[in-house]
Amino acid sequence: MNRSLPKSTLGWLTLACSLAAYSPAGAQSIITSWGLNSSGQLPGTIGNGVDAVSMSAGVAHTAVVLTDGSIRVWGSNEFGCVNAPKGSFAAVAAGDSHCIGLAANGSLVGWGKNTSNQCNVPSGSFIAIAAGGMHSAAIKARDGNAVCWGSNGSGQCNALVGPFTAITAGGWHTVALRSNGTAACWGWNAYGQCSAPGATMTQIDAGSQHTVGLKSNTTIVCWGSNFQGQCTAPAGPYVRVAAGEQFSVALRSDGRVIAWGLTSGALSYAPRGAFTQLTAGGAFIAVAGQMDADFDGDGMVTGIDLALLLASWGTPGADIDHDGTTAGGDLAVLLADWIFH
Ligand SMILES: [Ca+2]
Ligand SMILES: [Ca+2]
Repeated sequence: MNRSLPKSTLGWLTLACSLAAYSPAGAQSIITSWGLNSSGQLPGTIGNGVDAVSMSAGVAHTAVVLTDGSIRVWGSNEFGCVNAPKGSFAAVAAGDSHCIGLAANGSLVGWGKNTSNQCNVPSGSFIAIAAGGMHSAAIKARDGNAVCWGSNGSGQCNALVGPFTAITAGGWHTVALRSNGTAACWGWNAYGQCSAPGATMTQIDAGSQHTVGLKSNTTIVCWGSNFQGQCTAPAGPYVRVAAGEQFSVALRSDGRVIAWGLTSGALSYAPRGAFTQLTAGGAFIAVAGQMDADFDGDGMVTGIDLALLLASWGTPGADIDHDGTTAGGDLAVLLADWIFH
């Protein structure tokens, strides 16, 4: 008989009790990202309860509104995007190389590359914002109509008549949702990126030459360029979508982040979790929320979480991959999250 066995068992029991006490609602939120990090656009994994209320990525920068209303930007500062203004914000939108902020009082601010006046924001009160290649857009609080400014070489600033509830801007096109959930689109249509289907959508996001939408029935609709397969979505159901430059990404209701289109190997190391924000940039993805493998809720995936998983081996206690039990599949997810996030 191994005399150390009772001690070891006690240790596992302690860990198992810790796991039983784990409450997802109490887990700390994190911001994490993966993919190309050519300009430092990936903030890495930021824990300690950091959470985002708005998140948007450009070609090589990531902009986030934190829960305290402040804006943080990571990545290329070639045009000053990282130098975010101070203040209290409700949302941020990242264009190719510029940013638009929606202040808590409804006013707008723009910063970064301004060669097409894409940062020269209009005055007034607004409820939603978007930033595209070299243009920007917003929805007026007063009547729900859209206003667009910046480059208009493809008619991407010739807004249709609203009212609208949501807006997104691609490379050279702009898409807005009407209150009945259908999409209106204006701008460059060479790839059909402005030939919106009649579907009813709850969320939209435009990439460079395509637009992805989340339908009311949790499936995905996508239109525009499909040269890289960015409009060929795997099966859902999904809860959130985002469009990168030449790819798309969505958060499936089982917590998996699925990317398709021009996706490099690094884009496949998605964490598993309950994420509330999702954005895609040039060749990277960022999310905010809680990671499933963070069993002790400290905002990181570490050896403590590994121990908690092992303590639940053979039970449903740490069933990250939803197959009914804690086994090798869950261990693989945890190790990937530990290494890459
Ligand atoms: Ca942890
Ligand atoms: Ca499992």
